Amino acid sequence: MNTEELQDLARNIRKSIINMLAEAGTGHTAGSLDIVEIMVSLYFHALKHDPENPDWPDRDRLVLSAGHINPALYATMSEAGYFPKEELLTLRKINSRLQGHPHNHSLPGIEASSGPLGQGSSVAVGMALADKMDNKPNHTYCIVSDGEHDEGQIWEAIMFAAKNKLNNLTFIVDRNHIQIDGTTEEIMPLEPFAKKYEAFNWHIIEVDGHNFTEIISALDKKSTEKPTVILAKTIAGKGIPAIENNWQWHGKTPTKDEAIEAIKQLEAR
Ligand SMILES: Cc1ncc(C[n+]2csc(CCOP(=O)(O)OP(=O)(O)O)c2C)c(N)n1
Ligand SMILES: [Mg+2]
Repeated sequence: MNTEELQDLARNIRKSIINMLAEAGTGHTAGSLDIVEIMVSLYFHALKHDPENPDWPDRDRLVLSAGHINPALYATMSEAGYFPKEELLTLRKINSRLQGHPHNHSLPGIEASSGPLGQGSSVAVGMALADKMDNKPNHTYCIVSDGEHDEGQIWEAIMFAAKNKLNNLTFIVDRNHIQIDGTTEEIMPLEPFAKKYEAFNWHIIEVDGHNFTEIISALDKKSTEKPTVILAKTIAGKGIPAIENNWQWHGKTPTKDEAIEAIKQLEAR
């Protein structure tokens, strides 16, 4: 796929996210919108996967540790062919396969249930370690948010992954500078963020999280010696000016009218 095709896909996914969240009336808008280019780069470039056979033993895995931004995961999975797009509008409804946070017993292709911040990082480390012990060539990717690094569990996972030289593991950090009730630097400063990962003996790549060329080249340049972290600088709420860079959109959804306006803006871009 060329960059223009990837960008079209990203625009469609953002439209789906807005429609899903407006229909549900509950959910997380800012982070879902800013992780789209990363989701697209994973599902349409990096991941070895088969939507027809989600349990394929030789697949790569994606754990969305920041489980609250899963509208982006669902919308991308439906574009990739895991389930029909109409199902997206069942987000957060009773008996829907698309629960508010990823639930791996509900929807084929969801590798791990997540939502309690931090836990997915440990699950991903366990998957990578298991593959290594079995001498399997698979790669495990894990999307973690910046606010999630307030959890001590993440640092335990990071330390353990380095100790075990998990070169089959990549973390992608959604560095959008916001969390539930403020900016990350107000609530719990993370800088110097890259240096922290470096001190924990990871390979670090920093990218613009909305630039397909940079993301894809980072995904292609993972370390063969140690775990890799891609620190992706993102703009919370990317694509909708009224939502961008505002922590108050962490867990707020657009009204039906705001959604119509947002879709118009996405189509005009
Ligand atoms: C263990 C745990 N504590 C608290 C929460 C509630 N919570 C959900 S998302 C979130 C903010 C996390 O920051 P971040 O993921 O960076 O937010 P975003 O960038 O998506 O706005 C919090 C506190 C949770 N899901 N799990
Ligand atoms: Mg954040």
